[in-house]
This record gives sequence, structure tokens and C-alpha cells, in this order.
Amino acid sequence: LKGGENKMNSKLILAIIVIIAIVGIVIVINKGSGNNVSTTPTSQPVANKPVDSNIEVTANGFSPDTVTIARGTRVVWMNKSGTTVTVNSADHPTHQVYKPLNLGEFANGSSVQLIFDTAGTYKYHNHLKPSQTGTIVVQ
Ligand SMILES: [Cu+2]
Repeated sequence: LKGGENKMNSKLILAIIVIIAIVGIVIVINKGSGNNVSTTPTSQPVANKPVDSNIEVTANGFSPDTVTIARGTRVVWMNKSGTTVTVNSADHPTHQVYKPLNLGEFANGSSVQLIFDTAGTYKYHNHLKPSQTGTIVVQ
């Protein structure tokens, strides 16, 4: 009877070892496929990065004062006028035509920027010197 019991125990132990081995293999395989899934998104194209259109603000105003750009372009206004300027939407003084263009005051040596996603003609000015105007044409 004792010998029969030992035989059953060793069969049971063998079965447990086989189950552990199978579970271990399944875990290793799942880990491998999990790694594959997590590495896939890194190969995305660098597509929607906006292209800059640079406008200088000088003592004489915006240069160039009219730019024509494609949708999705980022316009950067760099203040090189020696004094504080603003970019504000038409019309002076209420600035209601295109509110996202109300970028406000920025100091000499600094810049403001805006991405234009919709086709149209956008007029703006330097609110501190309203005779200085500019136009962004988005195609
Ligand atoms: Cu104004």
C-alpha cells in the first residue's frame, strides 16, 4: 500500500511540474508578444509638425507685412523693434474679427506665435502703433 501511494504522489508531482512548465511557457510567449505591441507605435511618421513662417517686427512695422501660407503653418512674430509691440486682430480698437490673433503685448527680443488651420485672410495690427498693419493669407 505504501509503495502504491508513493507512485501516485510521484505522478501527481510530475503532473504539477508539467503544468508549471506550460504556464511558464505561456507567460514567456505573452511577454514576448507584449513587447512587440509596445514597440510598434515608435515607428510613426513625423508628419503634422507645423512649418514656421517668420515675421519680424521692426521700428517700421511688420516685415513682411503680408505673408501667404498653407493651412497648418505656424506664424512666428519676432520683436526686433527695440520697444514693446502687440499683435491684435482687426479691427482697431475692438479686435473682434479673429480673436485668436489677439496675442497682446510682447517685449523687444521676444516672440509670439499662432498656427492657422483654416483658409482665409486675417488682418492684424500693432495696437500700440495702429498704423503698423499686417495680413496673413491662409490657402
Ligand atoms: Cu488695436
